[in-house]
Amino acid sequence: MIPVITAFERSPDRGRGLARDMRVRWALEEAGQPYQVRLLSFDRMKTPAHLALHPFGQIPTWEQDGLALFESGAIVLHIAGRGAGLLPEDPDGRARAIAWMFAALNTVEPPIVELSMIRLFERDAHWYAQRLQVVETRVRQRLAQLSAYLGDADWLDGGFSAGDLLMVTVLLRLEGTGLLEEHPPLEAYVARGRARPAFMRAFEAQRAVFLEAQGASGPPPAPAT
Ligand code: GTB
Repeated sequence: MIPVITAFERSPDRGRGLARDMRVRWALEEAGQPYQVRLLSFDRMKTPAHLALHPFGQIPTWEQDGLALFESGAIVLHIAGRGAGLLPEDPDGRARAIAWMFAALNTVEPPIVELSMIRLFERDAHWYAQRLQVVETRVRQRLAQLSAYLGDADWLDGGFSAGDLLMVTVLLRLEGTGLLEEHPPLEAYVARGRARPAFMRAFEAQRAVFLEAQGASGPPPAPAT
Protein backbone atom coordinates (compact mmCIF):
# COMPACT_ATOMS: atom_id res chain seq x y z
CA MET A 1 0.00 0.00 0.00
CA ILE A 2 1.21 3.49 -0.85
CA PRO A 3 1.93 5.56 2.31
CA VAL A 4 -0.49 8.31 3.23
CA ILE A 5 0.76 11.38 5.06
CA THR A 6 -1.14 14.35 6.42
CA ALA A 7 -0.50 18.03 5.80
CA PHE A 8 -2.22 21.38 6.27
CA GLU A 9 -5.12 22.02 3.94
CA ARG A 10 -4.16 25.70 4.12
CA SER A 11 -0.65 26.06 5.49
CA PRO A 12 0.00 29.19 7.52
CA ASP A 13 3.46 29.38 5.94
CA ARG A 14 1.80 30.26 2.62
CA GLY A 15 3.58 27.52 0.71
CA ARG A 16 7.10 28.37 1.89
CA GLY A 17 7.77 24.75 2.86
CA LEU A 18 8.22 25.48 6.56
CA ALA A 19 5.56 23.16 7.96
CA ARG A 20 6.80 19.77 9.07
CA ASP A 21 5.18 17.74 6.30
CA MET A 22 7.95 19.20 4.11
CA ARG A 23 10.65 17.07 5.72
CA VAL A 24 8.53 13.93 5.28
CA ARG A 25 7.76 14.78 1.66
CA TRP A 26 11.48 15.42 1.05
CA ALA A 27 12.51 12.08 2.60
CA LEU A 28 9.90 10.30 0.48
CA GLU A 29 11.17 12.02 -2.65
CA GLU A 30 14.77 11.10 -1.80
CA ALA A 31 13.61 7.51 -1.42
CA GLY A 32 11.70 7.60 -4.71
CA GLN A 33 8.64 6.45 -2.78
CA PRO A 34 5.28 7.61 -4.18
CA TYR A 35 2.84 8.81 -1.52
CA GLN A 36 -0.58 10.26 -0.99
CA VAL A 37 -1.45 13.30 1.09
CA ARG A 38 -4.57 13.77 3.18
CA LEU A 39 -5.08 17.48 3.68
CA LEU A 40 -6.56 18.60 6.99
CA SER A 41 -8.14 21.76 8.28
CA PHE A 42 -7.24 22.90 11.81
CA ASP A 43 -10.66 21.67 12.95
CA ARG A 44 -10.23 18.22 11.45
CA MET A 45 -6.85 17.86 13.18
CA LYS A 46 -8.69 17.90 16.50
CA THR A 47 -11.36 15.31 15.64
CA PRO A 48 -11.29 11.85 17.25
CA ALA A 49 -10.40 10.29 13.90
CA HIS A 50 -7.20 12.30 13.62
CA LEU A 51 -6.44 12.19 17.35
CA ALA A 52 -6.40 8.41 17.02
CA LEU A 53 -3.43 8.85 14.67
CA HIS A 54 -1.80 11.81 16.37
CA PRO A 55 -2.37 12.27 20.13
CA PHE A 56 -1.57 15.99 19.88
CA GLY A 57 -3.84 16.67 16.92
CA GLN A 58 -1.10 17.82 14.58
CA ILE A 59 0.45 17.11 11.19
CA PRO A 60 2.34 15.25 9.83
CA THR A 61 1.27 11.66 10.28
CA TRP A 62 2.12 8.51 8.35
CA GLU A 63 -0.01 5.47 7.56
CA GLN A 64 1.00 2.38 5.65
CA ASP A 65 0.02 -1.28 5.92
CA GLY A 66 -1.53 -0.89 9.36
CA LEU A 67 1.35 1.15 10.78
CA ALA A 68 0.45 4.67 11.93
CA LEU A 69 3.18 7.08 13.03
CA PHE A 70 3.37 10.65 14.21
CA GLU A 71 6.39 12.94 14.87
CA SER A 72 8.19 14.08 11.75
CA GLY A 73 11.57 12.82 13.02
CA ALA A 74 10.20 9.33 13.67
CA ILE A 75 8.59 9.29 10.23
CA VAL A 76 11.80 10.38 8.50
CA LEU A 77 13.74 7.76 10.46
CA HIS A 78 11.21 5.12 9.41
CA ILE A 79 11.57 6.08 5.74
CA ALA A 80 15.38 6.26 6.05
CA GLY A 81 15.52 2.89 7.80
CA ARG A 82 13.91 1.16 4.84
CA GLY A 83 16.95 1.58 2.63
CA ALA A 84 16.11 4.94 1.17
CA GLY A 85 19.76 5.95 0.80
CA LEU A 86 19.34 8.38 3.68
CA LEU A 87 21.43 6.44 6.20
CA PRO A 88 24.89 4.96 5.70
CA GLU A 89 25.22 1.18 5.56
CA ASP A 90 28.07 0.99 8.08
CA PRO A 91 26.76 0.82 11.64
CA ASP A 92 28.98 3.60 13.03
CA GLY A 93 28.16 6.01 10.22
CA ARG A 94 24.49 5.14 10.62
CA ALA A 95 24.60 5.85 14.35
CA ARG A 96 26.29 9.21 13.72
CA ALA A 97 23.69 10.17 11.09
CA ILE A 98 20.92 9.35 13.57
CA ALA A 99 22.73 11.44 16.19
CA TRP A 100 22.56 14.37 13.74
CA MET A 101 18.83 13.77 13.30
CA PHE A 102 18.42 14.13 17.06
CA ALA A 103 20.73 17.14 17.12
CA ALA A 104 18.63 18.87 14.48
CA LEU A 105 15.37 18.25 16.35
CA ASN A 106 16.50 18.47 19.98
CA THR A 107 19.38 20.93 19.99
CA VAL A 108 19.03 23.24 17.00
CA GLU A 109 15.27 23.36 16.35
CA PRO A 110 14.01 24.37 19.83
CA PRO A 111 15.59 27.85 19.99
CA ILE A 112 14.67 28.45 16.34
CA VAL A 113 11.02 27.56 17.00
CA GLU A 114 11.06 29.74 20.12
CA LEU A 115 12.36 32.62 18.02
CA SER A 116 9.63 32.24 15.42
CA MET A 117 6.98 32.08 18.16
CA ILE A 118 8.26 35.32 19.69
CA ARG A 119 8.38 37.06 16.32
CA LEU A 120 4.87 35.88 15.47
CA PHE A 121 2.98 36.18 18.73
CA GLU A 122 4.83 38.39 21.20
CA ARG A 123 5.56 41.49 19.14
CA ASP A 124 3.20 43.65 21.18
CA ALA A 125 4.59 42.66 24.58
CA HIS A 126 6.50 45.40 26.38
CA TRP A 127 9.40 42.98 26.89
CA TYR A 128 9.51 41.94 23.22
CA ALA A 129 12.89 43.53 22.37
CA GLN A 130 14.63 42.08 25.43
CA ARG A 131 13.26 38.59 24.94
CA LEU A 132 14.01 38.68 21.24
CA GLN A 133 17.62 39.51 22.02
CA VAL A 134 17.96 36.67 24.53
CA VAL A 135 16.56 34.07 22.15
CA GLU A 136 18.48 35.42 19.16
CA THR A 137 21.65 35.00 21.20
CA ARG A 138 20.73 31.36 21.84
CA VAL A 139 20.12 30.78 18.14
CA ARG A 140 23.36 32.57 17.21
CA GLN A 141 25.30 30.34 19.59
CA ARG A 142 23.93 27.19 18.00
CA LEU A 143 24.54 28.49 14.48
CA ALA A 144 28.13 29.45 15.32
CA GLN A 145 28.78 25.99 16.76
CA LEU A 146 27.16 24.22 13.83
CA SER A 147 28.98 26.39 11.30
CA ALA A 148 32.33 25.76 13.00
CA TYR A 149 31.65 22.02 12.94
CA LEU A 150 30.57 21.98 9.30
CA GLY A 151 33.50 24.10 8.12
CA ASP A 152 33.85 23.71 4.39
CA ALA A 153 32.31 20.20 4.27
CA ASP A 154 29.27 19.67 2.08
CA TRP A 155 27.33 17.63 4.65
CA LEU A 156 27.54 16.96 8.38
CA ASP A 157 29.12 13.50 8.26
CA GLY A 158 30.32 12.35 4.88
CA GLY A 159 27.52 11.95 2.35
CA PHE A 160 24.05 13.50 2.51
CA SER A 161 21.93 11.77 5.15
CA ALA A 162 18.64 12.04 7.01
CA GLY A 163 20.60 14.14 9.53
CA ASP A 164 21.26 16.75 6.86
CA LEU A 165 17.69 16.54 5.62
CA LEU A 166 16.32 17.41 9.05
CA MET A 167 19.00 20.01 9.77
CA VAL A 168 18.32 21.86 6.51
CA THR A 169 14.56 21.93 7.15
CA VAL A 170 15.21 23.27 10.65
CA LEU A 171 17.55 26.01 9.39
CA LEU A 172 15.03 27.00 6.72
CA ARG A 173 12.82 28.35 9.49
CA LEU A 174 15.37 31.17 9.91
CA GLU A 175 14.33 32.59 6.55
CA GLY A 176 13.80 36.31 6.88
CA THR A 177 15.64 36.71 10.19
CA GLY A 178 19.07 37.48 8.69
CA LEU A 179 20.69 35.07 11.17
CA LEU A 180 21.65 32.38 8.70
CA GLU A 181 23.38 34.96 6.53
CA GLU A 182 25.82 35.59 9.39
CA HIS A 183 27.30 32.16 8.61
CA PRO A 184 28.19 31.71 4.93
CA PRO A 185 29.02 27.99 5.40
CA LEU A 186 25.51 27.39 6.74
CA GLU A 187 23.92 29.50 4.04
CA ALA A 188 25.76 27.42 1.43
CA TYR A 189 24.77 24.22 3.27
CA VAL A 190 21.08 25.13 3.15
CA ALA A 191 21.42 26.14 -0.51
CA ARG A 192 22.93 22.69 -1.26
CA GLY A 193 19.97 21.03 0.43
CA ARG A 194 17.48 23.17 -1.46
CA ALA A 195 19.20 22.39 -4.76
CA ARG A 196 18.60 18.65 -4.42
CA PRO A 197 16.02 17.52 -6.98
CA ALA A 198 14.11 15.64 -4.25
CA PHE A 199 13.86 18.83 -2.18
CA MET A 200 12.58 20.74 -5.18
CA ARG A 201 9.92 18.14 -5.95
CA ALA A 202 8.75 18.12 -2.34
CA PHE A 203 8.73 21.91 -2.23
CA GLU A 204 6.65 22.18 -5.39
CA ALA A 205 4.20 19.58 -4.12
CA GLN A 206 3.49 21.42 -0.88
CA ARG A 207 3.41 24.77 -2.71
CA ALA A 208 0.84 23.43 -5.14
CA VAL A 209 -1.46 22.77 -2.16
CA PHE A 210 -1.13 26.38 -1.03
CA LEU A 211 -1.69 27.79 -4.51
CA GLU A 212 -4.79 25.67 -4.99
CA ALA A 213 -6.20 26.68 -1.59
CA GLN A 214 -5.47 30.31 -2.32
CA GLY A 215 -7.23 30.05 -5.64
CA ALA A 216 -10.19 28.42 -3.92
CA SER A 217 -10.78 31.18 -1.37
CA GLY A 218 -9.00 34.10 0.27
CA PRO A 219 -5.90 34.22 2.49
CA PRO A 220 -4.86 31.36 4.84
CA PRO A 221 -5.51 31.43 8.59
CA ALA A 222 -3.13 32.96 11.14
CA PRO A 223 0.13 31.10 11.81
CA ALA A 224 0.06 28.24 14.31
CA THR A 225 2.76 26.14 15.92
N1 GTB B 1 7.15 17.52 17.03
C1 GTB B 1 6.12 17.43 16.02
C2 GTB B 1 6.72 16.88 14.71
O1 GTB B 1 7.92 17.07 14.50
O2 GTB B 1 6.00 16.24 13.95
C3 GTB B 1 5.53 18.81 15.83
C4 GTB B 1 4.39 18.79 14.85
C5 GTB B 1 3.85 20.20 14.63
O3 GTB B 1 4.28 21.19 15.26
N2 GTB B 1 2.89 20.30 13.72
C6 GTB B 1 2.30 21.58 13.42
C7 GTB B 1 0.79 21.50 13.61
O4 GTB B 1 0.17 20.53 13.27
C8 GTB B 1 2.57 21.92 11.95
S1 GTB B 1 4.28 22.08 11.58
N3 GTB B 1 0.19 22.59 14.14
C9 GTB B 1 -1.23 22.67 14.33
C10 GTB B 1 -1.64 22.54 15.74
O5 GTB B 1 -0.78 22.29 16.62
O6 GTB B 1 -2.85 22.70 15.98
C11 GTB B 1 4.73 23.60 12.49
C12 GTB B 1 4.71 24.83 11.67
C13 GTB B 1 3.54 25.52 11.48
C14 GTB B 1 3.54 26.71 10.76
C15 GTB B 1 4.74 27.17 10.25
N4 GTB B 1 4.74 28.40 9.52
O7 GTB B 1 3.68 29.02 9.30
O8 GTB B 1 5.84 28.86 9.11
C16 GTB B 1 5.91 26.48 10.43
C17 GTB B 1 5.89 25.29 11.15
